[in-house]
Amino acid sequence: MKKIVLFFASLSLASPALFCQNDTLLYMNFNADPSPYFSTEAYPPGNSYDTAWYNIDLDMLTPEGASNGIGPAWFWSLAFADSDTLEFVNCMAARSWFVEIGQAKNYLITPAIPIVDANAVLSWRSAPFQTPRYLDGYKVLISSTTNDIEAFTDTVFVAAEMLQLAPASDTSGNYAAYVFSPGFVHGLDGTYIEPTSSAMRNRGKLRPFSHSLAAYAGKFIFVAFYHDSYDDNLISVDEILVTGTYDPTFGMDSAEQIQGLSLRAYPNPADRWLMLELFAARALDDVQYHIMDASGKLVLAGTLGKIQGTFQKSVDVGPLAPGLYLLRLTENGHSLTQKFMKR
Ligand SMILES: [Ca+2]
Ligand SMILES: [Ca+2]
Repeated sequence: MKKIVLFFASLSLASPALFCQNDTLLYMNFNADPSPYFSTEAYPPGNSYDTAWYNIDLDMLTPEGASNGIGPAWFWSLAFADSDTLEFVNCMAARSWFVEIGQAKNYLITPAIPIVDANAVLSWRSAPFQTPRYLDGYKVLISSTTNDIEAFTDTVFVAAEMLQLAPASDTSGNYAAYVFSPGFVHGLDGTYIEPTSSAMRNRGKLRPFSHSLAAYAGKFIFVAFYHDSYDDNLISVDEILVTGTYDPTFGMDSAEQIQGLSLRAYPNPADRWLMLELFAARALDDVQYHIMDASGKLVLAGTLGKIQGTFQKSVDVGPLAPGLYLLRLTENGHSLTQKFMKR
């Protein structure tokens, strides 16, 4: 529960006014230890409204430098460039240089983000540890269904990786002497780099990128930063931000009801445990619950699964701030809502 509370502590809404077009829907700068935000599950559960971040190592390879704090998935790191260490402090980094040569498969996945209309924009920064020699690449992927790995079918940005070294005789750092995969080549235009003692190894500075999320208007989305380089070095991402219209009623449809389901939520007010007592007159598939605060922000979510007949589930609402909340059950696009008080 701690991770969810911390996540929402970081989600700052610019103004209490409704339907603002430039609200912060998600922001993470990784300056404080981000581990409390990450789910401890090894794999995302395929939820549609998950509030946790996920950090997944699918390559299972042993990174070089593991004894120096380099993790197998994305790991918390100082920014690579000296000037970025001052401005952006910490970031998330990932390794593609392994004890045995191979391809990195590291996924950094955001919580669900509500995209109300065409105003939403995703922005982030990224930097390679070095460029052009052993330049790391990555992809930005979007899912508009669940946070399952297979659901990230949209590729909205590709950063190139180095595919082939320059001839050994060329130590000038001449980008034309290297072969890169398709995509944006960090450092090629001579900006967002910090020189080192080697002209082949410019240090990457965190460079800003953005992408319109207009195509996802009306949906909840997840964003994945997929580090997929083959045998390079390190990549970093930072300052992950989604701005757009905030609508506390988004995703709620009180007019629709789940046929044949009755719900009692008690005690009300609740101190620590909120008991959900359900009776389903027919077999229900994949019932999920979501709890929103008075402004409509999603603060808790979970799965009740298949339900028939009587069913009870206790939900730990202890970490929630005192106030009025909305409990919503959903099944196949239908919903059932009820208010309760946390004291
Ligand atoms: Ca890995
Ligand atoms: Ca940072």
